[in-house]
Amino acid sequence: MKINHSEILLELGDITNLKVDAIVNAANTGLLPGGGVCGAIHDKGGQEIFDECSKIGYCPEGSAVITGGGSLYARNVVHAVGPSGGDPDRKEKLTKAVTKCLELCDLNDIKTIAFPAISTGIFGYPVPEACEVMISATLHYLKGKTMIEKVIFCLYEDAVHREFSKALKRLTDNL
Ligand code: AR6
Repeated sequence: MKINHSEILLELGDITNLKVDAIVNAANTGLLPGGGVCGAIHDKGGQEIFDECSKIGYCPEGSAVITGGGSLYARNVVHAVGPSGGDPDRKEKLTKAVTKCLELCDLNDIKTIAFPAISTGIFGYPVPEACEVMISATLHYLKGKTMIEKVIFCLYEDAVHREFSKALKRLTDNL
């Protein structure tokens, strides 16, 4: 899917295997290694990412911070803290987290970035709404001035991949 000069792609698989400039971590506010995609990124990325995260120390919900990529293929990791599914402000916080990740790309010369389905695992955010919110925030950002060339949504589960496909089609049908 082409938006101005940028592309949106969907992939199924493990985000830690992607050769992109940056991958997004579904992080916690303390930037500590946890489970899910966060655990996989810290396991594979190694001590360097842990040390940088410890130095930063905190990221509020609905925002993101950037570190190096350690031993991952990706040069950088963008640690985004999504809301929990029970948060009444979940839409706004997820929009802000995605937007912040994309802003960090433009500030750090990142041309290709891959997102997992933030908040849809341990944080329990309903998948259909999370897809809509993440794709809408990305479309809005890519319609503005940006140097980003490619945004990949890398989904780990078939069912989540299907929901993203449906949402992407729905939201781009009349572009
Ligand atoms: N590659 C891509 N996606 C993945 C991978 C992977 N290797 N592994 C899991 N997913 P979650 P959250 C998908 O739980 O809900 C952590 O402990 C998974 O199928 O990783 O934002 C953090 O430290 C799901 O669709 O993140 C936080 O404390 C999506 O990634 C908390 O969990 C997000 O699931 C964050 O919870």
